[in-house]
Amino acid sequence: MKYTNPIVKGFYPDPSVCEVNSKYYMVCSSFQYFPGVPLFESDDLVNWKQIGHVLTRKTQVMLEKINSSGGVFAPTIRYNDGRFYMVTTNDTTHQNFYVYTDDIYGEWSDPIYIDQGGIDPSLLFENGKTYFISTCDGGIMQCEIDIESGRKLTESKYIWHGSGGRYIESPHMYKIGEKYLLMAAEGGTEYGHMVTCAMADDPWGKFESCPFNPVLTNRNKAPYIIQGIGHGDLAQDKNGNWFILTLGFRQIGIWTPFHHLGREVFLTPIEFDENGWIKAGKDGTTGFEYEIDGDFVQESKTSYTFENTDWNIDWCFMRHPTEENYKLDDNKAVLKGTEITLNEVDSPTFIGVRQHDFNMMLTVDVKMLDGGTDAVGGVTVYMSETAHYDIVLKKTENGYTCALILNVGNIHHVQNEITVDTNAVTLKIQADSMCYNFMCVVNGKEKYLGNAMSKYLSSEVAEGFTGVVNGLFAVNGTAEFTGFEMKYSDR
Ligand code: 6LW
Repeated sequence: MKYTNPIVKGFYPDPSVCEVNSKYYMVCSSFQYFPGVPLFESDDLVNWKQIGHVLTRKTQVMLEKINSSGGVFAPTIRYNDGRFYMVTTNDTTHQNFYVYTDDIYGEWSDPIYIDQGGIDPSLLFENGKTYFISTCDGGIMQCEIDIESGRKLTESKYIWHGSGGRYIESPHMYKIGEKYLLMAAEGGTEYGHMVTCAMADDPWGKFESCPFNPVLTNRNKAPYIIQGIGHGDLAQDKNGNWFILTLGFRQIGIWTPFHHLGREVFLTPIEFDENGWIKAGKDGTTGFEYEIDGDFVQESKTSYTFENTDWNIDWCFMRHPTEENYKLDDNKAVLKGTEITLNEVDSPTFIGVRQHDFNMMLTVDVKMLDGGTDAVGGVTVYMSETAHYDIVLKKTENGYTCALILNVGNIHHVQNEITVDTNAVTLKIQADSMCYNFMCVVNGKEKYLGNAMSKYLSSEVAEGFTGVVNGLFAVNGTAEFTGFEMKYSDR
């Protein structure tokens, strides 16, 4: 059957996958958002259904006032002896830790910390031993740990320094046949990103680099939309075919190297050559479309509403939420805003859902229930506290206004503000790859508020590792949201 990339769209970076009893499980990074580490399940490696999150309790992860793109970095998921493990870094506290569960649909344990630094931790269970691997200061470092306690059983030692690219990251080791295959990312998570590998007879090495590294990269593929392919994990489908799941991103146009939807999940078929080295895709790159074995149909969801999404699965808070400020029902969200705004490195009253595609129409009815003269309820196209476009219903001294506020870097600009004679309006955002258009509907009449370029929210401009999350929010008053729909037209 045929499938198209990305297989999971929107801000779901750093995928890691494991297989258990013919099901596949995948985790992704979540940074400052809570709950942390989205968790997905699949039967075929192409269709992924989010089944929850790994870090669901505040005590599992410190997110207090952490920067955007701080917090939870690149997780790895592994399974051993009846137990799932998810290992990750809190980059803000510089701690590597793992949690575990025996029930993938249930709660995960409290964190167990490991006394080895670096980022992108990974585990290898082999011969009754557990190897803990991370990247530190330009190399891949390893120690053996006691998986019950996290205690180190050996010194940490460098096992490979990569093929010479900058930012060696994302190490994963596999025992394939008699050999240990060590895979990594190099080049940084931007346009130079690539997958490289090395092989050894023993988990401690000596690792010999693949003679034709990188084994996968889109860095020279131009003009081309899919860029940044790297940070991969291997999986084998039910027919015995091998694949690599990587992150990658879609730039907004062929000649416009900006991306704002975040790093997404791509699936690329691979083969092993006679020496055990990876041959990825058709030519060492990741393409849009592949024909593979298997009896599946690639599904795509075109409409996200309050009714067909789950607050605990599809939506996320910014850092740790104050629960009493959220009343989330099947068809309604009532958000009680505090004085904390979206410009702060804090937890404003906000609940968001990732933007999955470029061409989108978002509609929501908002009603101000209470609040002082500066109370607002609205929708934000949010990349970070210094990069977000907000469309709001605002309470003023004399009544209400609808406003479009653009926040880019240090610029906080009210693009347009119109007086409205009601406390209930519909807010609309229409997007394509280049531009967001903002509208409000007042007493049945649509008014155009303005537009803004998507590239100012992109990682290239705004920096950071996240992607756009569309959030409902309230500040200094209470707003009720109904009739939410986020509809995609290019699926
Ligand atoms: C992650 C690193 C990377 O830790 O980006 O793609 C960092 N590469 O491996 C954050 O996602």
